[in-house]
Amino acid sequence: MFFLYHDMSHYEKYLITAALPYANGPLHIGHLAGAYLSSDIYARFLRLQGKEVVFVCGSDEHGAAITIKALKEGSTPQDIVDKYHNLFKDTFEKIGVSFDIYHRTSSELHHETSQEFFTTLYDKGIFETRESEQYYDPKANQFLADRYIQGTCPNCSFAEAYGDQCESCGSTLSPTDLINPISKISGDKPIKKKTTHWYLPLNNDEAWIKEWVEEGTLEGKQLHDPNDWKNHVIGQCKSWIENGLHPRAMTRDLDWGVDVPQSIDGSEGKKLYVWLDAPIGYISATKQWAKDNNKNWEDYWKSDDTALVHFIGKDNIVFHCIIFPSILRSHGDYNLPVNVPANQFMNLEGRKISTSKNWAVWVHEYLEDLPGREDALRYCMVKHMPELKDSEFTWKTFQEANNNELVNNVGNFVNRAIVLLNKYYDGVLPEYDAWAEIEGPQGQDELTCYDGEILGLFDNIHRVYEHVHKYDFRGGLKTIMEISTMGNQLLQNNAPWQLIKEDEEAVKTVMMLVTQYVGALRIVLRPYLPFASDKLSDLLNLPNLKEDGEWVEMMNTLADGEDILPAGHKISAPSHLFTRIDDELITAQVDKLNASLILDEVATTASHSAVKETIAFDDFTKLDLRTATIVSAEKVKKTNKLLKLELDLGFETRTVVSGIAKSYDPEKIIGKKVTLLANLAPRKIKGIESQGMILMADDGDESLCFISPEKDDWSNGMTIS
Ligand code: B3M
Ligand code: ZN
Repeated sequence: MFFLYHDMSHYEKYLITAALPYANGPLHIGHLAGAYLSSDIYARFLRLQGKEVVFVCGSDEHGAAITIKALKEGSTPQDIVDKYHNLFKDTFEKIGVSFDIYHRTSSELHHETSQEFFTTLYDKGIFETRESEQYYDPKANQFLADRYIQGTCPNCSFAEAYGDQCESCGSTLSPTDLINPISKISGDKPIKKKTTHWYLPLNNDEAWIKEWVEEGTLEGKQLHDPNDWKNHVIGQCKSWIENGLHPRAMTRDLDWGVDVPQSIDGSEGKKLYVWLDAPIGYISATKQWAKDNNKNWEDYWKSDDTALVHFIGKDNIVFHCIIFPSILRSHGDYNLPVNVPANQFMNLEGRKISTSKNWAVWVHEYLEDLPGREDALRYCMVKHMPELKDSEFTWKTFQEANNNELVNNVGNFVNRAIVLLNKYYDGVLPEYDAWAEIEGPQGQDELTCYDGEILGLFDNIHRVYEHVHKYDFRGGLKTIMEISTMGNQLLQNNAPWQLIKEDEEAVKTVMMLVTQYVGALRIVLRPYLPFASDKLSDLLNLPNLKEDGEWVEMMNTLADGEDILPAGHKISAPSHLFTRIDDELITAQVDKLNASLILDEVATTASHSAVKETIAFDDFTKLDLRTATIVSAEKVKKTNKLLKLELDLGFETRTVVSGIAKSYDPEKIIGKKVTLLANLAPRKIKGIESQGMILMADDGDESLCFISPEKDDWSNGMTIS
């Protein structure tokens, strides 16, 4: 044949990084849809192109977020990071993210590597030192990171605003803005104390960073094509640069993190800023990988033939496009990234994903609740990947994507092919007449020949390649689904089950063409759905892909006019590639989410939040509050916070699900008089319809108590006004 496989990439080696997740809470689907699936697809895809790929990641184990979490849980930072590091490693493995190494920033190698960076920059005279006044807790004997200080918000008077942000009105603050600040460690009023830190003078780098981001050039050399970068990435950088780059402190007064090297004067009590050490984590991970594999790490960070690509979420853009490049270049001799294809955010069922509000689908829980369905999640995540703008995950669309696309399209196509091959030829691929005329996938009585269809398949696979090459993972997946649709059309239009009665030879031609489609799916699906690819290997009686140039091999075979699965090869017996997800499974997941919503409502009603905006009397009268008696109470199965209560309202009984199991034993509250919001719209929680909400107050110790009528002889169903 006359077409040739064309490699669009300039590089033979790739160093691919995925943002290091903070080890302070489990992974949710937003993480997957952001940095991790995109990077995994890209890494697997490049390996299939025969490229040398090192794909690195690890846990980000420093920063105030971790010490705060430890403080809150009465645990130690080390325990927290150990717990989440192990959970991350396990979760990534199970969902099929194919890191070559998953490292951690608490490792010795990382501490050494980031200290070496700091020392080099220090010795080169890059840093400026500056003295400033910061809050200090004399009792705890330490300076306070922003999150360690609380006080009253100057904008909305919320009493528990943090030093960097008020969570009530959302305004950005600095610790000195707070009225009546207190230290979260001792509870005392902090004092102001002078401290000295080392600053990276980003202002000195403004000119070259601007040119490098916007034009892709540095010192007259074209390093990348800015048209390959996403608009929102360049846009964010531009707005930072337009506002002027300012020196940024690279050290903190903390007791958890990488020490400022002892050899440096004034290092005592100082740690590296977490955003200095974290990206260096990519380098220390590469070093560890090189050690383990007998390679030289510098070949991947310092040589022109290696492309560095950072996969991140949009909140990390400035760190990867401005600050880390400045650090790398100040050090000297390191490559800058050729691209930073950041994704935007994925929302969940109409709300922002929130770890603290438990409004999330946790990946490790998904894996437990829906075993064997890794690829269904991967598929749906890519289909709705927030590549250019924010996107949305709902359980309903997840179910539809699985049932209508994976099962009905790909699964159905593959199954029909495997069943028929087994039925007609005992699973042995037949010799066929390449000149037999058969119906093409588009139908409309368009006759076609084998070679022409193979050319079409080649072109379509190349379209997938072009999409993925441009970080357009959604487009790539959509094209793969179109290939599968065409396979289905080939079967539908030629109807081998009828044709077999008239023209057995033509059936061989149809079935062999269809087989090439199945063989191609095994390879092109690989980056997206690695588990399904392995299953396809089983069905085709082929070894699992090693991700070592198989895509190129396939394209060269097709270009030579040869079959990727030749006559004489014996395939396996049929079995299903994907299975349907029924409504019950989806309802259970939606209930699980709604349960966290009601718990959150209870929690926020209980805490000292700011007084809400004024309402009219009419608004108040809309609430129908009634006295009621608890007549039965039991724990809701598989939850540890929910109780199912039956309430007597005098004129009727109500079922209410309430998040109070941590405060009350079910046996001890029978007969208790409570207040019920009786006209709240019913809501399903864990499959139980909750018909109202019991009013609760926080007793000050994170536990809840009922708001009860003062007299016990009050009858049920009385109105409260
Ligand atoms: N840990 C922030 C995040 O998880 C941060 C990324 C570090 S990448 C070097 O979003
Ligand atoms: Zn506020």
